[in-house]
Amino acid sequence: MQASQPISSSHAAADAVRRTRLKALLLLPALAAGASMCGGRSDILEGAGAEEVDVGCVPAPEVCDGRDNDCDRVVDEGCACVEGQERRCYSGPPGTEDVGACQAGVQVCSRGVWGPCAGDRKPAPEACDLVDNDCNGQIDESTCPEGTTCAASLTADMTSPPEGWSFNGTAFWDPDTLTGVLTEARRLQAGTLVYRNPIAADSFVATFEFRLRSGDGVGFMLQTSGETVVGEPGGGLGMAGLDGYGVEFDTYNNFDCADSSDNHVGVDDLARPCEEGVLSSLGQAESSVALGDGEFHAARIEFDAGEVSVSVDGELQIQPFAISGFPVGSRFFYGFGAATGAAFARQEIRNVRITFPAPRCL
Ligand SMILES: [Ca+2]
Ligand SMILES: [Ca+2]
Ligand SMILES: [Ca+2]
Ligand SMILES: [Ca+2]
Repeated sequence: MQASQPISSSHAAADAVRRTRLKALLLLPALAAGASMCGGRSDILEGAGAEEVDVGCVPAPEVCDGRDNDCDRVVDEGCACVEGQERRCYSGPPGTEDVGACQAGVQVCSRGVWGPCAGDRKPAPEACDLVDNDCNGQIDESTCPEGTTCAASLTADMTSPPEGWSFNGTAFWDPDTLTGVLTEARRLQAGTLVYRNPIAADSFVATFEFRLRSGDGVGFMLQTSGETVVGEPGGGLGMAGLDGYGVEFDTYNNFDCADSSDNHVGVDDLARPCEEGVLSSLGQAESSVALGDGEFHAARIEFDAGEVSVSVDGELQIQPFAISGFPVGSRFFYGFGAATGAAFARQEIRNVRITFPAPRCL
């Protein structure tokens, strides 16, 4: 009874063909008795002292192909991996995996060797995009020139002196009211608040709150005249005469330059004021909100490729208005202006936020 005795491993290795024939012979009675066969393999023959075997398996040298070539019921023994097996992989420098944008990929075993690592993300040059591209744990470091910051928005909430903003003329930061004061309630004041770096004007949303009374009003502006400039007082709102464009919240009727109300919103060409430096509006509308009632109001200016719309307290005041000839994408200084004339009031802003569609060097 040869088959009931252990076959030495050396035998097995040396005589696979003979061994398989013996096993096949042993199986014949079991097949006759109705033992199930599935996929060419028999179930284990209980109590017969027989081994599991492959029926019809023609032994050949084992190769890494996902099959049991040598008929010992072990697939791809001696191979680095099993066909179809998957594992995490990462080929970036040590310590960068799962840091920032860097992440592992997957590699699949094929013919006994691991395939290429697919989908892993290795360190890339750092860019201004709110992502840690080089996977050193720091986001957007050293991506912008000295004196600029990589960010998607400019802010000046006025809870502290706003960094990067210049107060000019009569303007100052007030630690008591936590506001940016553009004018005090005195005659012929003119003040501006301007961010220090010029920024491309392609698309943005500017929001801020203002508190005014009658005379003369406040404006948001994009101008190329500089960081420390102040325009004309009175109806010039501290912006007239500068090179650029503005949105005015006008609380004093100058009765010229189509200025026919003491409560209107307008879009201005700052460089082309009319007589006595009063701002001339390209388009304007009577405000549905009382701009100069001494309460804070929330302004929202949406700018897209030279088209501007203006809301106050969520109410649309200026429908999308195209500024003819606006140099889309040119760099402008972003800021605010306000002024007084014969009529005067303290005029303040706070919670300034100018948001761009993507981060940039601000
Ligand atoms: Ca194989
Ligand atoms: Ca980084
Ligand atoms: Ca980055
Ligand atoms: Ca006016």
